[in-house]
Amino acid sequence: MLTGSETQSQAAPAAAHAAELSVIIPCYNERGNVGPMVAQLAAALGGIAWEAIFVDDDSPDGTSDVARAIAVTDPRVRCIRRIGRRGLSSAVIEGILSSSAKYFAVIDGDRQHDETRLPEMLRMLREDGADVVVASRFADGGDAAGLSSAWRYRLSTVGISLVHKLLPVKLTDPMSGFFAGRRDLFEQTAPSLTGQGFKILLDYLLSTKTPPVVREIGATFRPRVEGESKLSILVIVQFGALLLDKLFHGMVPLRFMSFAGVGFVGLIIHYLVLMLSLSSGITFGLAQTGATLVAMLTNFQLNNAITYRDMKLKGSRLWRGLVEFMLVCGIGAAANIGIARMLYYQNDGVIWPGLLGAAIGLVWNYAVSSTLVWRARRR
Ligand SMILES: Nc1nc2c(ncn2[C@@H]2O[C@H](COP(=O)(O)OP(=O)(O)O)[C@@H](O)[C@H]2O)c(=O)[nH]1
Ligand SMILES: [Mg+2]
Repeated sequence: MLTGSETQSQAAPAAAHAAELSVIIPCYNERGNVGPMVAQLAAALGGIAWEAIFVDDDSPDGTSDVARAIAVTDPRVRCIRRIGRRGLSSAVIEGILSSSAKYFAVIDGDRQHDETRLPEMLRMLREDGADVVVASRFADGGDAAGLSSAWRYRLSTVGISLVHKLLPVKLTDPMSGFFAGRRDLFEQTAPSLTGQGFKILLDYLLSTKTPPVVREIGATFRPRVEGESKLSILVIVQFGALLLDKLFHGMVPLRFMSFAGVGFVGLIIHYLVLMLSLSSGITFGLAQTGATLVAMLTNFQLNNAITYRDMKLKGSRLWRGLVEFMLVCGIGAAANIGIARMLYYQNDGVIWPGLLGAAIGLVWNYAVSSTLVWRARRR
């Protein structure tokens, strides 16, 4: 318990630095952008009490070092360095949850978003009763020129039309990565967020208990001048997964869906390799062993790249993980066959024992892989 005088003496210096706006900046390999970003924010946010929180996923280029070096002399700047994890959405969530200002803004760390729109976004939160303000590339005054190619533009528009079927509010740019909001509302919603993938705004808007008051503001999307885009084909997979998760109200874990999807791909690969080997005259036993090994290897790689992307195994841990994965799946396969055989001899059908055996194998593989092979921290 603090006494009255203790609380007072602690409150005074804190109030002197209290920020009204926390600017959350997710970054990965953005070393060259950090300094200019701080300078641009300082220029744009004159007269506003702000702070900048860089959330870096332990970038190999040393983004954190640069941010921390600036923080040494500029108390408005902070840096969160996350180790063993990747993900734009989860980085943003942690950044916002680490702040205590009344309002937050999320802006890319590559200077593609127009930070000069921030004062107006803050004003709309303060004075217009908005809960969320979205900087839109497609609203009046907006521009998507910085989308690097035609397929990126296409992807964005197809994604938006899909999203409109789910969203409680109509927005021209629900996929925007540049938005601002009230921290208290975000804090309330945080436990329901999926936290996977690139689309944190969408995740947020699909997770609030009651539809928030959302306003849009036009903003230009500049081309990148420094660093590289991290967008890959995986982003589309993650986008689909986010929508599925929200459709099922989070009841089926996303990882499980992904693991099962990879398992299905493995089955197809197994079948193809088996057929190919048999047609080239290899004995069944050898063909089956080869097909099993190939399927396990591809499943392991796919799971490492997609299902457990945020805790990807690399280097020596990759090899150790592979051996563990093969052992786990070996036991899963034995359980699968054992149960299916037992049921097969008790009943007449083939389909149900087969499916049940496979389902039990899948759940076993998933549960044990998640706890043994891919753990958040493996040191
Ligand atoms: N912390 C963190 N930031 C990320 C990650 N992936 C992308 N970012 C940052 O998120 C912002 C948007 O990413 P970017 O690759 O520019 O996406 P694009 O503009 O759609 O091509 C940039 O500031 C990236 O550095 C990640 O896994 N973790
Ligand atoms: Mg970018």
